[in-house]
Amino acid sequence: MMTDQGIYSRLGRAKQNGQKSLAMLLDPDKVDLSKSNRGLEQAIAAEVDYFFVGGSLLLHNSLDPLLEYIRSQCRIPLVLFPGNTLQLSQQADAVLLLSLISGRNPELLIGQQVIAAPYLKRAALEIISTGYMLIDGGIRSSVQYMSNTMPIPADKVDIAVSTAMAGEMLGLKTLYLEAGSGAKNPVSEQMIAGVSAAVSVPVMVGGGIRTPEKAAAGYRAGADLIVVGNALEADPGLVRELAAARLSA
Ligand code: 1GP
Repeated sequence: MMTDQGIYSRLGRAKQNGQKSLAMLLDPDKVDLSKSNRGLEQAIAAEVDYFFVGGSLLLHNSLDPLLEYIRSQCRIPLVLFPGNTLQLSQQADAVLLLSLISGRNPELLIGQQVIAAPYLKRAALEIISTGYMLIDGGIRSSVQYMSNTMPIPADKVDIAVSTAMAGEMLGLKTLYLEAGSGAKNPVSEQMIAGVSAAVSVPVMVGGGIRTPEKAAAGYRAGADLIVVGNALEADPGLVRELAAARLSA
């Protein structure tokens, strides 16, 4: 479902107005709901724009309880960022329907989406088709292993730009440049700049962003939305500075 109130519209409006967005990525397995959660509290107080929820692999049945809990605490949109089709839930507002366009694994280009489509058709979830691009972040990432695909080399801006252009031409509504959770090297500013200059859809960037300076550099290079996970798990207080970097970019 896409309306003027929808998340995709909001992303588009923000892009038009040059407003930058921040998403906190939550791995449901890593959020302990049995005690008060400083990370979530601080993210809510700092007014992150979105909570992205998902992981490469979930070992516990932790997705719905987390979504319900956040929903009870705030009105910040909940966006599924599913590692696989088992990570879908109607408790969220939207889902990034990822197609791993940097890879050549048909299962992740279209196979999983076929499996998910009947569920998504019935679900009251906004569906945001997303060209997901894995970029080499200097470590063998979970996405690389789980997807059995090769990342785009970090210095091959031309390949990333062409991949992004193809994704947009195929009708994908957003692009996500992913260096992999815990990446040693985030996606370079040159690559972000090249991709964002070549497409008009919103560009999301994540993986290995640990400082407000890195986030600010990503925004300046053209990222519309920056996703941070690990660094906020390690230091929840960082969210205030990341939120400030978003506003000053
Ligand atoms: C991973 O892009 C996200 O899918 C966020 O990565 O956990 O390294 O911030 P980090």
